[in-house]
Amino acid sequence: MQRAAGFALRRVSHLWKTQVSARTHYGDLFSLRLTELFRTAILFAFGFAFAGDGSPAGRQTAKGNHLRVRIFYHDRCFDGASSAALFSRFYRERIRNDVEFVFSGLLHRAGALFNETHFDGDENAIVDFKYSSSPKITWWFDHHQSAFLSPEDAAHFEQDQSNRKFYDPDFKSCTSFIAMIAKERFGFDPLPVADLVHWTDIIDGALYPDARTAVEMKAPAMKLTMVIESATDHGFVPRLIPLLASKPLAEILQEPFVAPLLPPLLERHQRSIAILRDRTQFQDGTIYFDITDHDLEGYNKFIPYYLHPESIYSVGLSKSTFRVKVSVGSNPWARTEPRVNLAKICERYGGGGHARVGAVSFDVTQNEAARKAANEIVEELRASVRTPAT
Ligand SMILES: [Mn+2]
Repeated sequence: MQRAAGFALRRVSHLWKTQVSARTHYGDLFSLRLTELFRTAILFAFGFAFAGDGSPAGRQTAKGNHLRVRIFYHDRCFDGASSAALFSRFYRERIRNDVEFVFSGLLHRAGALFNETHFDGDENAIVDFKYSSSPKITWWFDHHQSAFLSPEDAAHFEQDQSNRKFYDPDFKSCTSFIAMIAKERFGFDPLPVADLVHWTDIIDGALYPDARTAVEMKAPAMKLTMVIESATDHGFVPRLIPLLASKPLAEILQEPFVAPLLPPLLERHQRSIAILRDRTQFQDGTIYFDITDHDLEGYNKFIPYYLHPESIYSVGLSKSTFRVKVSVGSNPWARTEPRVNLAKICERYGGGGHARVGAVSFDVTQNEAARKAANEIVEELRASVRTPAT
């Protein structure tokens, strides 16, 4: 089963790479023709589908003929919120203008990830989150290595002909992936959102020069990340999303509904550094810590590497109201290149992520199961450091 999933994944990413590399290999002229062709075909398809009363599903909303587009995004994540922002801007500029967007956050949790009754838009998009084979999902963008819940989902994606579902695990952020597809295939101008794209790549790809920069959090994008990751009010991120694609990040921080959140969070950040300094156990290149007795989910994930610069991996156990989370990461500044694929380890426990960072979510009542998984993963990583595979 695991092997089948891995195989399907490789095929999917291979297929996608073939399409992308056609652009790079055949030069600009070919690329322009390809793009134009795609755009014409897609705009034609949309024009056709939306002709008449202007609502493809034949539904009228409160705003008359306005189309309702529900966008599901990876919640408590800067890249997730930015992906929703960029997708909505692209949609409005290149697909259809008279739309009403509704933003819904999705979180990894134990059990079913999707409630299909929530797919109630005239169009439903998922960005920076797992694939759903529901026919109600009309757009999908993701860059996580663990993007498919099952081999069946991967096969479903492979057969998709809509040209509205896109996957590439090589992209640093889903936001930069959406920007590229929107530009190349739909003629979107990414210039006004260039700063957002730049920062999502840095933040999601952990492209900081060192752990100190990652922990000091000076840049507005990093402060916004902290606010998004620790937001408890469900209305907060949906309110923030439209600003992300339309205002400079430093100005968003000044917004009256954002500014007051910062000082207590920065204070909590300093406190979390002290707690982690106390709790981290470092051995065989691997850090382990358990902070389930503190309300610290959303702590800056680079603190462990800041405290132990010589580390390669970290495994942390944290708790929120609805889940116990095992976070598995690798030190972006490690002197020895991490060799273990962390997404694969997390998939074995029902989680997922990227090769360099992953997580497993357990139900909040499953404390012991989570601790057992964390300990096993720590042992596996420490063993891999003691005896590197040749
Ligand atoms: Mn992402």
